[in-house]
Amino acid sequence: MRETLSGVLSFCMAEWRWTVSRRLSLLIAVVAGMVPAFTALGDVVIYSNAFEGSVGAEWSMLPEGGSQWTAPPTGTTPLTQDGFLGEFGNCMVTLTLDNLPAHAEVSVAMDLFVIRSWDGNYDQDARGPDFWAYAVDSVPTDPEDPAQWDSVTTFSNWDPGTGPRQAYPLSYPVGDFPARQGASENNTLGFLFDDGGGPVVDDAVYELNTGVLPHTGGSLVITFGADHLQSLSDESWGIDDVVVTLDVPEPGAVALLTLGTLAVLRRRR
Ligand SMILES: [Ca+2]
Ligand SMILES: [Ca+2]
Ligand SMILES: [Ca+2]
Repeated sequence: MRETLSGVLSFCMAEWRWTVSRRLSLLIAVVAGMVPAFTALGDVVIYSNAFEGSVGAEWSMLPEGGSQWTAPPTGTTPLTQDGFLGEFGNCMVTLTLDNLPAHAEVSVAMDLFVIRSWDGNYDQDARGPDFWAYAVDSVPTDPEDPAQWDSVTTFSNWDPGTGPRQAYPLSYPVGDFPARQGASENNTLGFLFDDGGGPVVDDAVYELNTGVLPHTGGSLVITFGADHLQSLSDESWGIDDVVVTLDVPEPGAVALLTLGTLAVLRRRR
């Protein structure tokens, strides 16, 4: 990039009489030099956490029906000894990031651990539906109001052939898929559940991603929540490997464009 810049500037110094074609060539060189910088250096990981150590104040949790936000718990998966945030039941969990650099877009990726006997879309009694949701830049005042979330879905950890179906990978109540649809791992974490026939491993991992969202504010708050779950020993959830990426204009690209444009304008006078 610096070679491109110095080459452009040297060219400007050497030529006192400009033709139209030379001006066009310079403009093309400046623009061509700018594009790779924006595409190659625009995505900046502003935050990541694998929860293998202590959790910072950026994470907070509000229990169902509670009024006091507290530090969320952490755990370790029984089989893989992988640190994660949780276990959670019916509650809201927020990630708050402040002092963000100037940016135009944000995306959030994470692993969701769906633990034990989630019942998906099942709605015949109090065992379901089992809701999980997230919201970007808002904290729902009424977590049971679907309109206050960006996405509400359900998960089922039963047998995909015979068990209750789930809304994921679409939202509830539109989504109608076999249990564990879209899971990246099944029964790998080691959480045990006993449905009467003895304890068996019962969990699933989903690699979730918000996709690229328009976002320009200096602060970002992401709320995760679940509702209508049974007790923690029956069904719970956890978060791992959170990555927040911003699309940040690359300073070098902006400087190159400005210098190149100024050089062209000056020679035109
Ligand atoms: Ca981890
Ligand atoms: Ca259950
Ligand atoms: Ca349930």
